[in-house]
Amino acid sequence: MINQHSHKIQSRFASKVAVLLSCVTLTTFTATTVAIAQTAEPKATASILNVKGELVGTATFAQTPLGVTVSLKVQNLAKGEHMVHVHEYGKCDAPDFKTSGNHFDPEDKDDEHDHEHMHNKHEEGKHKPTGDLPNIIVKQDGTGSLNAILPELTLGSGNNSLLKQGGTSIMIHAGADGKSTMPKVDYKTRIACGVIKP
Ligand SMILES: [Cu+2]
Repeated sequence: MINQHSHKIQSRFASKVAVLLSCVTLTTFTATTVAIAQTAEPKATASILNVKGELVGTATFAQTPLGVTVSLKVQNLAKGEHMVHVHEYGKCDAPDFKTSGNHFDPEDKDDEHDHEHMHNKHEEGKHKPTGDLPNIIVKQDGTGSLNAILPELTLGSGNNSLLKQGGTSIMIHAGADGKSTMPKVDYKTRIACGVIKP
């Protein structure tokens, strides 16, 4: 009888300790998670596939106070200079990748009501879509890399986000400046595409 009683007390005590411990663990865990979420830069990635669905590149994106940094690495592409853009939808349906839409250029959408401003911009011919990146140079061995920054874009919320509703994608074209890297293929042809994901 005494033994049973003390056992009961012991197990009650043990379960109280267990609850207490799990509370402490949970609190520590939550605090750590919040701290990491507050200090870590939001990141995104894209796996870039060619028209056959083969992986030909990877892009990683990170938020900095100056904008979104882009690190792009490619392989098995035609040697030469290729245009690279962020496109306006998070869709990459082969073979033409048309579902990715046009160049991502959220500023133009905001300015749509401002016809005079738009007109001037086009007259000057200086406006570059905000999602346009420098061209990537692919070497003889089919590899290439590019590091760039998109100062007007974000991985946060709002119109200018690469992670906006409907997503965005990163597109590689067959060539640049009127020159194609592939015979009988127009330089503007979309040859590889990756959906940008958190
Ligand atoms: Cu493009």
